[in-house]
Order: sequence, then C-alpha cells, then structure tokens
Amino acid sequence: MNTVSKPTIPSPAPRSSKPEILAEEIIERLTYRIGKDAKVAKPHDWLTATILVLRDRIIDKWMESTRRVYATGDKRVYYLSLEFLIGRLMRDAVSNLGLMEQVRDALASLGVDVSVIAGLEPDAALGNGGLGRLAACFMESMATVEVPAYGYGIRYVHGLFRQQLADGWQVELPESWLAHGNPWEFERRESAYEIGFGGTVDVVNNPEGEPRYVWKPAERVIAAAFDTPVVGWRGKRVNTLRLWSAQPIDPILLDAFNAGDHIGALRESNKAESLTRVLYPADATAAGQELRLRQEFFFSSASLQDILRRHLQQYDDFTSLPDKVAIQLNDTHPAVSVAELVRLLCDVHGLEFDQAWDITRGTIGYTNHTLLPEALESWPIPLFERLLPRHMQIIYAINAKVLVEARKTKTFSETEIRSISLIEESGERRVRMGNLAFVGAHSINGVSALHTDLMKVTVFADLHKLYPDRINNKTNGITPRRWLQQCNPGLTSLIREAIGDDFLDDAEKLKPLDKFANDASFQEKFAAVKRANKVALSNLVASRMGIKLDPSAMFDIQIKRIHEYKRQLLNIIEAVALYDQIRSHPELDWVPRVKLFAGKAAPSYHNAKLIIKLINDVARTINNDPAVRGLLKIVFVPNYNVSLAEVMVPAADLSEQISTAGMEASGTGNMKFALNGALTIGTLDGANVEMRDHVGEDNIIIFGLRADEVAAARADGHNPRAIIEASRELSQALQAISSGVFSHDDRNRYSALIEGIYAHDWFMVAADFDAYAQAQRDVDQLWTDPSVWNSKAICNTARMGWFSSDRTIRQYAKEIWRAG
Ligand code: B1N
Repeated sequence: MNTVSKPTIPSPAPRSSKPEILAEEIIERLTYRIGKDAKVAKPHDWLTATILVLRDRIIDKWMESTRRVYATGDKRVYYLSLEFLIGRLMRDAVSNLGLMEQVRDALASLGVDVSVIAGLEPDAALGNGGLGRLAACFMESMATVEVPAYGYGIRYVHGLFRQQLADGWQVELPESWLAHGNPWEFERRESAYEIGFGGTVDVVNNPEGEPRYVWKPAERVIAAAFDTPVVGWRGKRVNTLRLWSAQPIDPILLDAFNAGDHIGALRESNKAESLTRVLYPADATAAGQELRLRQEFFFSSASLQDILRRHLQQYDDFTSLPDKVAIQLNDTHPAVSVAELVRLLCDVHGLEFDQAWDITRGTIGYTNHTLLPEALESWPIPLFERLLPRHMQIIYAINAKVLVEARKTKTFSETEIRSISLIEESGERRVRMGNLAFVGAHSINGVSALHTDLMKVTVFADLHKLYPDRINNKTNGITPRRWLQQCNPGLTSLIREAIGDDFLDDAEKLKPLDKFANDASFQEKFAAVKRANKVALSNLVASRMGIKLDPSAMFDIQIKRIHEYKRQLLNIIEAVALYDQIRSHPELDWVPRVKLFAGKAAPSYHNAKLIIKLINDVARTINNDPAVRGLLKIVFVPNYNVSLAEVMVPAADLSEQISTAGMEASGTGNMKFALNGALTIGTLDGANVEMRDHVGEDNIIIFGLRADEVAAARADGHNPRAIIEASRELSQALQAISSGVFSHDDRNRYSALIEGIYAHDWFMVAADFDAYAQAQRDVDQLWTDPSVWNSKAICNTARMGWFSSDRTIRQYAKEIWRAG
C-alpha cells in the first residue's frame, strides 16, 4: 500500500492586469520563451510575446470554467462545424478581458504600438463565408451567455485562399496562417483517436441479443487535438475550440526507407496529413470529392469519440447522454455523425440498435443553412460503401425504420415515400445527407423566419409532414463585441456618452438611442464618426490600391462571396446604367457615390469569376472617364476577409443586400452593416425581412419581387426578353456590356453571361432591375438631406440589438439544447 500522502498542490497566483506587470511579463516571454533580446526583437516577436501574456490571463478562467461544469453536472453543448471563420483573436481577447488600455500602455512603455503588432496577426480563415463566421460568432456568444460549450472542427493548414487580382481577374494563392506558429493553440497529445476508412465488416452471432458487427478498416489515421480558448464578454467564461489534425500512425515506414524507397516510406504519412491540409473553397455548393467525405467523417468520428470518452469519465453509461450532451450539426457537413454515433454506441459500447437510435436522436440537432439544390450534399453509394461500409449498413437500417414508420401512417404517396428516403434512387444511387441529418435529429432549424418557412414547403416538405414538430426557426445573429465595440470604437464611445453602458452587456439596450435620432447635435457627432471610419477605409484603399476616394461621397458597399444569387451582377449593371445617365444628363444634381465591392469566388465557379472581371472592367472605364467628374467611382477591394470586413462595415453608408428573394437563407453581413448605422437597400429575402420588422419600413429601402413571386415567375415561364425590351435603361446597359464597351480587348467576354439574362434570367436580374434602379434613386433623394439620412441611420443602430448572436444562442440553449 502506498503510504505517501498526496501533497496539496498550490494554485499559481492570479495574474495581474497592471500595465507595469504586463510590460514585465512581455519582456520575460520575449526573452525566455521566444529567445529574443528586446533590442533586436521584430514586430512579430512582440506580437507573440503579447499573446503569450494574454493567454495566461485566459488560462486562469479557462480552467475555472472546466472545473465548474464538472462540479455542477451541467449539460455540455458541442457545436460540430467543418468551418470556423475566426479572423484575428488578439483584439477580441484583449477587449473581452477588459484590458484594452492596459495592454496599449504596457506596449507603449516598451516602445511598441499595439495597433501595428495587432495588424500582423494572421486572419484565421478556416471557413468560406457566412456559415463559418456564424460558427465563430456562436463560439463567442456561448462563452458570453455562459453555455458550457466546445466547438469541434478541422485544423486546416491552409485556410481559404488569398485572392489577388491580375488584370482584373481573380487569382488564388495559398494561405498559410500557421507560418509564424500559432501562440493561441495548445496541442493535446493525450487526446488522440484512431479514425478508420474502408475495409470490411464482420458479423458475429450473439446468443444474448442482436448480432455484433465488427468494422475492420483498411486504413487508419490519428486525429490529434489542438485547443484554442474562446473568451466571452468580460471574461465570464472561457470555452474550447478543439480542432483536429490528421497524423499518420507510422510517421515513416523505416523498412521501405532503408530499402531505398524514400518516397514510398513517406507515402502513408503524406496521405494522412493531406486529409486536413486544405479547406474546400466552395460556399453553398457541395464539393463531391472523396477527400471531402473523408474530412467530414474524420472530424465527426474524432469529435464523437471525444464526447463519449468525456461523458463516461463522469457518468456510468449512455442512457443520460441526451440529458448531459447536446450535439449541434452545422449543416450536413457533419451529418455522417448520425451513423457514427449509432455505430460507436452499438459496435464499440455494446448497446442495442433501437436504444442507440433513441439516444442519437435525443442528442443531435441539425441546422440547415441553404435550400440551393447544388448545395445539398449527397454521396454516390459505391463511394460511401467503399469508404464507410459499416455506416452504409447503419444508414440502410435507419432508412428501413423511417420508411416503415412513414408507410404505417398510410398518408404518403409513393412519390412522397421516395422523397423521405435516405437513398436517392433515380439515376445514380446516392445517400442524401440532409435526410440523414433530419431523421437523426430531434430538432431541425432554419436560420431566418422566411428560410424556415420555405424549408417546410420545399426540400423537407415530406419529412416535415412525417415529423411536424421538428422544424423550428433560429434567426441568425452576430456578436456585437467584434461587430460593434471592436470594429467601431468611435461609435461605441459615442453611444456610451449618450445612453450609458448597459448596451455593452445587452445589445437590446441600444433601444434608448432611438431618442437621439432627431437630435441635431447627436446627428452631427454620429456623422463625424461615420466620416472618420470612411477616412480610415479610404486610407486602406489608397495604400493597397493607389485609388483615392472622397469620404464625403456616399459609400455604397457590397461585400460577400461572389455568387449569382447574391446578384453582384445586378449591382454592376445598375452602375453601368447610372454611368450612362450621368453622361447623358450632366446638368442634373447627381449624388456622388463610391461603389465598393469585395468577395471571393469559388475557384471553379466560372460565372462568379467573370463577374469579378466585369466589375473591374467597368471600374476602369468609369473611374477614368472625365465626363463622370468623380460622381461615380467603382472599387473592387481584393482579398476580402474578416479583418477587411472590420474596416469596411463601419465605413458604409449604404449596405447592398440584394439577393434573389428566396435564395439567401439569412445573411449576416446585412446585420453587421445596419448595426453600424448603414441603411440597407435590399430584397425581402433571408433575415432582411426581420430586419425590416425591427428597424421599421421607413428606415430600410426594400425593392423587388418577393419569394413567392419569384417562384410563380419561374413556374409560369418568366419572359425576360420582354422585360428588357420595355426598359430602355436596362437594354442599353446590357447592350453596352455584351457588345464589349468595357472589354475592348475581348469584345465577347461577357456575351454569354448577358445572354443568360435574356434567355432565362434565373436570378431575376432583369425582373428586378427597374425596381432596383428606382430604389437607388430614392436612396439618392434621402442622401440629399443629411438630417433625414442620419436620423434613419441612428434608428438602425438603435434597433438592431435583437440581432445579437447572444439572443440567438439563448434561443438555441432554451429551445433546442435545454442547456445553460
Ligand atoms: O450560411 C449563412 C447564411 O447567413 C447564408 O445565407 C448562407 O448562404 C450560408 C456548403 C455553405 N449556406 N450554406 C453554406 C457553406 C460551405 C459549404 O461547403 C454550404 N453557407 C451558407 C449562415 O447561416
């Protein structure tokens, strides 16, 4: 027997937040952790040293948060997402810890400018667009509203590509956010799991009950955990973002190496590591390659093994799983989790199928983010069967259960049964991941009221009829810390002076600002903040692109992924029409405008890339035409990312949210702009509908067909040619573009793109053009009276608090997770 008593281990003293101490510690890290003398330290070294000091302040709260959930037995929430579009973390952490001044002063005392080193932090772009950014906002809000949560994803070595423009065309370059190391992350060597692929399934008879299945994978890799702490507002709680990295089981095959096969010796190792090497760069389109399915299974399996291990550490068995664990699937990318959880419970932990199935459905929730048919994931059965043979069996078993249940009701036609099935039977047989996620979840939610309504009558109509209580809405939100306090400190101070600090802890307390909407002196200060933000953006554009902007012009901004349904094309065609008008009527009082665009196109999306080139071709012509007299300027800012958004959003006067109604599930950029006092010009699509309800219809410019009208036009055979002929402005603009007025070097460059509008106009560009152009002239009219404009802008800021992701997360916690 061991008689040595366990020593009491003292806790380290809590870290100080005095600037002198911070400065001392920064020097200490620089010297002893980075090994640099302060005299020769490079800005990057100062950045790393500062992050290491901040990290210590976070760790104290992190450990306390972890201990708290063990002690209370509270439910844990797991957010599974193939994307986390995080951006920079330093300013976020400093601000949420309330150390803004202290860190600035500490660095200043060392002769270092905090804003210079903050600008060196790489922008972690482990996501494509809205879906990934939502996951990042949710992580911050879950920490803020004190939900014990873990984010699970992939630690891509290369995030979303860097975009350059070459002669106006998008060129993709690799992005290497880890090049200088990543001081935020902790590698957890003890948390590693084996992930299998391929192989065979053995059946073993079991006299006690169901036969047991043993999957013998042909390939195996290791999933290794890297943890990043996520700090909530005021440092209340620190949650964990756990990203998985694939590693080989054998780093090198020494026998092969010694036999002289140096490349073969590393083949397995390379193959394993390639799994998590790069993020798929497609937004709202399904990537059909095998590597993508491997990524999806890899991170789902690792996360579920981790979740089950943690549960068993604290509880005896899995009957309590639905009470203690909530797993949220961010779209169908982790949908294979439904089958993997059943497999782990049955094959590894010995539960019977029906019990495993009930536990699975009680634990999992699924969020749908798009209705676009090209984005709905499905996998060819032969591929699925080869890669995941056991999961294929489980999916057939689940399908049998669901179809029996459906048939029993005697209310479904054969067509409806076919649409409920997890297997697409027409043409090539495929596994439908949306249906798998739906049947494997107790809650299926959409991301705006309109989107949720449409889910019920389109893709999930028949599943909704079978399970009418499962679909619910959770309108998206954004974190007001990053998207107001941090990106717009000028506006934040102004609001604090006017209404006090309550809104910092509850964005809905921005409401009292309403009273200042018509206060002339407040309007003046509000306009001055906006102008300063426009100057800052102008400086960025001048230094990056050598283009000079006039900050007194209206800044009209469309920033988001380039996609036909988002209709950057409608925006640029309207610019061409306006250009024509300005030249034809130089005597009129045109409102000076700068139209700014930014966004990336999927590398394989031909029309999206062509639209970027068109914007740049039109920009060159208009910006260089003296007849325009600077009244209209077009700028495409390259390499859109979170950090660029943080400069562009606060500088916008007008926010373009002009998707074809029914096609944008929610949008979240729309919320960021309005919160920062931009007016929205937009269609009744996604969350724009609810934004109108909150800010009031006088404070938003709505135009165009509604979702039901778009559906009707498509069904009745919409005739774009007739519409175009009836609109002189539109036909002239289209003619100019398609005949090569903006592309002398290749006059036919845009003929097919424009022909698409004449031939079918799927995205209703022609159908909505006149309404859009008219709405833009209404916007001009509003601009001519600054007091009218500013009053509306202030109302937007005052009334957007509801769109905080804190509200969204509280709704998930209460209505889906029953946690927190
Ligand atoms: O998700 C956002 C919404 O605000 C946007 O409206 C919606 O378009 C976006 C496959 C997607 N939906 N689907 C994707 C991303 C990557 C991928 O590989 C699909 N992104 C959205 C947040 O709810």
